[in-house]
Amino acid sequence: MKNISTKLVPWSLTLAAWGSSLVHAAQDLPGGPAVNQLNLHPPVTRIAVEQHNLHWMMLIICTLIFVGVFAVMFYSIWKHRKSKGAKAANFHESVKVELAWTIVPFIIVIIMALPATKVLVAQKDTTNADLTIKATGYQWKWGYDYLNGEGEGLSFVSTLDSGHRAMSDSGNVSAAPNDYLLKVDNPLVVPMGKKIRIITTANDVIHSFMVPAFGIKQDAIPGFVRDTWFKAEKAGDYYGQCAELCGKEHAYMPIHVKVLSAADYTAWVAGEQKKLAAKQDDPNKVWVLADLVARGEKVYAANCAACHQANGKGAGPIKALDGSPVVLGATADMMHAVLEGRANGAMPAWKQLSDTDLAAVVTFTKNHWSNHTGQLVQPAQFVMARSGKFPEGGGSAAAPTAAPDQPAAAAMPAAAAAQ
Ligand code: HEC
Ligand SMILES: [Cu+2]
Repeated sequence: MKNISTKLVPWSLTLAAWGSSLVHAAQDLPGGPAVNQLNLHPPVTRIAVEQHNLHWMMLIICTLIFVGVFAVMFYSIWKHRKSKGAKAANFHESVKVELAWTIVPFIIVIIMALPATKVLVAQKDTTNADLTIKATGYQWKWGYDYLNGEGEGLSFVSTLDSGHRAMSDSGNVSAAPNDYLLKVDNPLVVPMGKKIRIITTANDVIHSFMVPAFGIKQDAIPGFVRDTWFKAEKAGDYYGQCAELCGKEHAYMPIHVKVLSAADYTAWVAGEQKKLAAKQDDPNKVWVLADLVARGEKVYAANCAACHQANGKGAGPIKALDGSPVVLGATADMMHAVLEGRANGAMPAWKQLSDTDLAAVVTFTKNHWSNHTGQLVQPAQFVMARSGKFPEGGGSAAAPTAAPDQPAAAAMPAAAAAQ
């Protein structure tokens, strides 16, 4: 059945040559769509091969039945036409005929259902995976988390190339590359010949994770977890798309899977882990004031400015940081404020920020606007503070000023120890 698909290739090539002479010279994208593609994508997994075979088997059976039934029908209409004096035969309640037209279709259905069921069951068998990756659909990108196996702990987001997006907006696609709207910043990288289990879920609306060359397509549903698997037998780049209409940018959340040899994959994982480690700050690093302030400015803009305003003046119940006694006071005061929050969470606690970010934002607020304390808080001091050891002086910031509405302050040492 495989050679039928290969025989169609010359046909599609002829069509492709004809089609591309009309528009610009877009070419086939290996692992992705082909110009004037008629057949399914060339399969690179066992399952996809089986799907091809099923597809052709069903198509051939249906064609044979179609031709057979219509041939008999048209022949009979023509042969036994009225002008020839044909008399209709009467075989009402013929047991033989009724048995035949029950049993024959039943056998055909069984012949079709048996191999289809086999493939379906194999498709659903996600056990014994070498690698488990969670694919999360977002409006409109994919997030990949390597949960299990080689590369465990890696996690990144894969977004459409911004150049392609701009090209789409401009409407001028005359220079569109072959991977137009399929190129992403961070492709999903997997090893060849390993069973990869993909767990799908979504963050907002229903998406669907589809890679035709692997023969996989699985809905990604918010609040639910579904899974599928593949074992790619050839290294290369394979492309797919979100296959569930998920909003106005649905066409802009492609899937790019890079299949590497086992050795290349190991090298890729090592490289990614190095990058990850480089991104993580060493909390024991000793910073100079200017660097910490520069970093803190970004942390402030990202986390604090929404409430306290870029000018540090706050608004209404949100107290100003510019000139605030807490900010100008002993370092411990402000460290308490950001680690524990204030006013029962009206000022949220910021313990999810890293020690370096906390040190930076505190140092920034203490040395910006009209605040010129010259005070500098090192990340290491936040490491200590999380285990309850605050710098000398100032004591608990919240307790003396806002004791009645600050029950959290009393529980402070316990809360800090729980870090
Ligand atoms: C959701 C809004 C919100 C965000 C975001 C926020 N704060 Fe606050 N912050 C408040 C409110 C409200 C208060 C006043 C609490 C009170 O009444 O004691 C406050 C008070 C403070 C105080 C004490 C000021 C004083 O004079 O009493 C400091 C210091 C502070 N915030 C720092 C920060 C830092 C640093 C960030 C960013 C990491 C931040 N805040 C983010 C709402 C916010
Ligand atoms: Cu989608």
